Amino acid sequence: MNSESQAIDEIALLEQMLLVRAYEEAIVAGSVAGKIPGSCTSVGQEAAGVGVVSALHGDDLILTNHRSAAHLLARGADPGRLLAEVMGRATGYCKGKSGSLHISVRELGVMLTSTIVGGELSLVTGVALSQKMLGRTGIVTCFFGDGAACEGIFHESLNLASVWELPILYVCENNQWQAFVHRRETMKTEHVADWAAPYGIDHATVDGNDVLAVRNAALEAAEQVRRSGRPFLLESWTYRSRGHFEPDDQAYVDPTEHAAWLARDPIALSRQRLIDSGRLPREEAVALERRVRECIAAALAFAEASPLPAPGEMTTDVYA
Ligand SMILES: Cc1ncc(C[n+]2csc(CCOP(=O)(O)OP(=O)(O)O)c2C)c(N)n1
Repeated sequence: MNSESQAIDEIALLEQMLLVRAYEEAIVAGSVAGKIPGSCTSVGQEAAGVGVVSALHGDDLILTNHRSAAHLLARGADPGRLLAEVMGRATGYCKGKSGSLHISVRELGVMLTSTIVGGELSLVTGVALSQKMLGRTGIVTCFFGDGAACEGIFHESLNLASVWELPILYVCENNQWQAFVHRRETMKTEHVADWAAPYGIDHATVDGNDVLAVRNAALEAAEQVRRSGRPFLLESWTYRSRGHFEPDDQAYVDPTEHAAWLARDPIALSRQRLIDSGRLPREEAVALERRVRECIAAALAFAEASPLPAPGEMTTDVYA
């Protein structure tokens, strides 16, 4: 493992998870108030996203999906420019043209965000092939859900990546839900990771609500991809605490299952572990949470004060 991705302590990871949660909560509150369009939040999945991104190198690339806030923020995206994008403002990362579902930030290596479920699984083979043909060192991480794994493209992507020996770290955030359908209704096996072996791809499943476990699993997996030049599939076992899209009353959710996962909230788990071990005094935890809230309040103020794109922008950036 290399020092670039090793020297991060759990307090920094907790801070990133808090930032993701506060960012998502700002979107939820804004959408209730009618000021921000609804979004697919990653509340409950912060550890799964933050843990993996913390294990990547600066030249690694990321492709993600509609639930991308943790990936973008952990990669260092500015929350003000992200919120501006969600609010359709000209200062957003994509000049306000992507909304929350399509944001990509090329300068941070977040190449594509697909809202065609499974779309990123097809695109990642092309991105990884170009990395390989151009002799670039960065590996390519592809985030997708358990629903995407049930699409045919998942199997084509894994097969091709294995046959062509592409440096892809596949990361399935198995949050138990596929929009309004539970994964039990669409899968006969428990784990998506089990579907990698027939393609000759090594795999692991990790507790996706434990940020340290995710980070350690991702460090190992990424290192294996780097060393072998071959794909690896890491599955984070986690839960989507809020609805599929805001607003969503979650009437279809089993309250017992929901409560069991809420009791394992990734932020509460990490915070408690840090406090119990004496690494984070309680008052510092409170100060950390306050700083994060202030950061998001400033980001929101920036986004709200930002102009809408000029009407002439309608016809620019239409073709790649
Ligand atoms: C090809 C396609 N089918 C259906 C949809 C509608 N849709 C958007 S997100 C989603 C659920 C995807 O589930 P999963 O891949 O597990 O990701 P999650 O939302 O749980 O993060 C669906 C069905 C879509 N966007 N694209």
